Amino acid sequence: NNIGVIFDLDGVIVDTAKYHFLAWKNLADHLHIEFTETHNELLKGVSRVRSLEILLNIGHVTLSEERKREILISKNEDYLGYIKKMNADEILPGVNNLLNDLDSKGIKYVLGSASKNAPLILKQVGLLQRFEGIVDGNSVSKAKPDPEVFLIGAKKLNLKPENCIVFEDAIAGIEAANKAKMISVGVGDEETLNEADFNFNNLTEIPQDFFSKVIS
Ligand code: G16
Ligand code: MG
Repeated sequence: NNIGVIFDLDGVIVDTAKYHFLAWKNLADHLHIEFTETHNELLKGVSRVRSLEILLNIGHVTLSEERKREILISKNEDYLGYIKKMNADEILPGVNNLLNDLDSKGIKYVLGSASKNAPLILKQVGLLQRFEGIVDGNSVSKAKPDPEVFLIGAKKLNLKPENCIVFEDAIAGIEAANKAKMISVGVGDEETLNEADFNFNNLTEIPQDFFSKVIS
């Protein structure tokens, strides 16, 4: 097949944002920083290190590099506590049907996530073996909105960027896909993701003929 798909993880395949929020909130309370669900939107799709910087900026808090390293470890341990309880029930609506449809059409797909925990999360929900490859926070040096994560994904698919379709829920991710000259599909709020080439509220809305029409 001459087209392929790259899926973001958090917000597209599973809703791990709620666990990131709980872990960041815990940390924010500890640091006496007021941190709301609205603030949490700023952390979506952004790397762990960058997330901490944003959180500290919100609270006007400065910390030593060593303290930041310690804090990032404890945030991740807290987050992993939630991840280890995840199962297939937490796969978002439409995902299984879409993957089955791609399998039947012979269209390959890889993961393109900012998360260093991506393989563990996919394993927890039983989807790890289905992907042709995993590009995650461990394999990139530049985080979204840099296109690196998706360009490595295209290499794994053995396809030119313009033949790759990216499903993303974050503004930074849509920006990365557009910079990579891929077809960007926004999953979630259309106004927030207005830079995307196509928009859907969730993966149940993808029409059957979407993949045959999208690249001509
Ligand atoms: C996800 C989340 C981000 C998170 C990032 C890093 O990205 O959306 O909120 O900060 O991964 O996660 P970790 O701390 O597990 O390395 P994506 O790209 O899957 O949406
Ligand atoms: Mg995401």
